[in-house]
Amino acid sequence: MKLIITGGAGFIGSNFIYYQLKHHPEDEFVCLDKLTYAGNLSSLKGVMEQPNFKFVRGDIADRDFVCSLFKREKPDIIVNFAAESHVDRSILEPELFLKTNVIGTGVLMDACRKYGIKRYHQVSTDEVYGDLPLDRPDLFFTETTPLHTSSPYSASKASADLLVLAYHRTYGLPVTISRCSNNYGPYHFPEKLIPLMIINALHDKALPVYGDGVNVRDWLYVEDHCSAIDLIIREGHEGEVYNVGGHNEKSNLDVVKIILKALGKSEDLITFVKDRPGHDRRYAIDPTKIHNELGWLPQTKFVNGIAKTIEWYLDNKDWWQEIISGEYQKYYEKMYKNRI
Ligand code: NAD
Ligand code: TDX
Repeated sequence: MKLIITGGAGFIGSNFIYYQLKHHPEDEFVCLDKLTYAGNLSSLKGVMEQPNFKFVRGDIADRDFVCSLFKREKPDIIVNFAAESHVDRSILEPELFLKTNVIGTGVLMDACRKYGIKRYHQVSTDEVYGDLPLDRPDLFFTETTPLHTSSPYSASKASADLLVLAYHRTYGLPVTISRCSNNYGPYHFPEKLIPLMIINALHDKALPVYGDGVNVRDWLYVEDHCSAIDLIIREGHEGEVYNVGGHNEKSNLDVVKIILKALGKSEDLITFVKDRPGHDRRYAIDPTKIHNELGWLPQTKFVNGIAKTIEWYLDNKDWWQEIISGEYQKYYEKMYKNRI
């Protein structure tokens, strides 16, 4: 089988490519990525020379390019990770999110219809359900929870999901969707909470916690997300949505304190800053469906996953130092200068 993996030079996509090459060495893989600020070829260093792997640079919203790629490669499965993925950036520049996340998804599916595929998989997010109240720990997102988005990012992801389901119903396109909670692990871009806090702590820099820090996220080690998508594309049922999460809710403040403790740094580095507009309070996934239908269960406990992640950032300073020494500096100043 041949898979096109879009957004494979990003955080989850690169981890997914490593997972696939390890577990399905008989398959062929094409990574299609635009290499935006979030895409990094050095994340794929370990697979670039593999004979069953190929990297192609391009934009999923470029119809002519996508069609010529499909015509040439004749893929069986598409896994669409390509997206603008950072909520804070979507608040500054929503339009780019519509172009990549919505139009790009439509272009990919049109190419699937034109050239024929066995499966189109959309990598979505729990953020499409909006948020849950902090004082109702009994509530979880299920696949039938209504879509109720808060940010331009989540609205663009929900729009894409609706488009994917419409292409299934109207054209019979064989689609699946996964909606996962917050991931963490290797190759996570430093703008996101966990890597940002690890890197700032290592530099004894202020750790900017938005608002009161009690917002809750449901953290899943990235490899567990990869194993869920792998099961869905190979054994999942067409037209279905699967929630993915491991019941690991933590407040942002707790996560930051765990990182500081692991690095032997003082909690005095914690700095409360202006809140994110529209900031979702709590995410919590009910993964019963994927467990019952496909037998999926996460393998990595948070205590082990966060230790492995911190170790990875300590062992791979070149990877993130190169990122934070470039354009990222300007982004950081713009995003945080008026907050602290
Ligand atoms: P990321 O920002 O690290 O990577 C995105 C990748 O997509 C980058 O390599 C980028 O170059 C590429 N890309 C962006 N626009 C493109 C375009 N127009 N054409 C081709 N490539 C393009 O994102 P991530 O955290 O790895 O997330 C991957 C997917 O998973 C996204 O769809 C995101 O919505 C979803 N998701 C992420 C999380 C999380 O916690 N990070 C959780 C659930 C779902
Ligand atoms: O500096 C920060 N300080 C802070 O308090 C940053 C960057 C974040 N936060 C808070 C905001 C959130 O409550 O930490 C939490 C996590 O923030 P992000 O890492 O930006 O992730 P989140 O907004 O939860 O979205 C992530 O999970 C769902 C991914 O970025 C999305 O792509 C995915 O869909």
